[in-house]
Amino acid sequence: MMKRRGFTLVELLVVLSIIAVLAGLIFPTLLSGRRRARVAETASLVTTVGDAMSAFEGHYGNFPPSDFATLKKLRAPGGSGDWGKLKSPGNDTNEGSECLVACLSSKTGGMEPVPWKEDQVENGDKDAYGPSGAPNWSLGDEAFELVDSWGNPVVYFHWQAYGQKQRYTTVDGRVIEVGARKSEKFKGAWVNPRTYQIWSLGPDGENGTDDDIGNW
Ligand SMILES: [Ca+2]
Ligand SMILES: [Ca+2]
Repeated sequence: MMKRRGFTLVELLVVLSIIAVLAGLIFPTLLSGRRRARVAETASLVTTVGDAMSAFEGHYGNFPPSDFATLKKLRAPGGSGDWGKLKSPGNDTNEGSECLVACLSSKTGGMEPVPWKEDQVENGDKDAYGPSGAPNWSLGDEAFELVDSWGNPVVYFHWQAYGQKQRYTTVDGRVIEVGARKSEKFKGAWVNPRTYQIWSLGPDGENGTDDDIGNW
């Protein structure tokens, strides 16, 4: 009768090291695939917003403001979509992004609200109430901000607010201060000097690094 022979220690070690090598080859590929997918998703979100911005600008003659005080003063030609009754939410973070979502989520004039996917808007900084009094407001009692595929708020600045600073609450609870970008090519000039800047902090979750994904 044949006696069943178990694996020797050396055989086991060989098998284990082969598995380790394969895992080492496969995991980075999986991770970088996932990272690429998230970058593409976020870039596409920035593009979607860009299209909606053009519609908004067509109706109001201006892009969405990036602070609630200015938004409150926004009037539409013909009165279809005035913001005078707006009650600004606010805990002083994520405000540019919240204004952007408020503007693009309202049905005013010929504009349709952007049909956000559930994971594209969050109230990560936990505002107690939403921008009530916004024209045809549809998103309920929360001040949602736009978020990227890593769950971080997407930053937004209207060009008239480029000199200001905004504070944002990141997905891991940090509060960071951000400012609009200056051009590297033209000294002293802003990027997108007469429109707006919108950007995601990118895969590293840090502002102002090379992986930021913006409309530039
Ligand atoms: Ca919020
Ligand atoms: Ca970054």
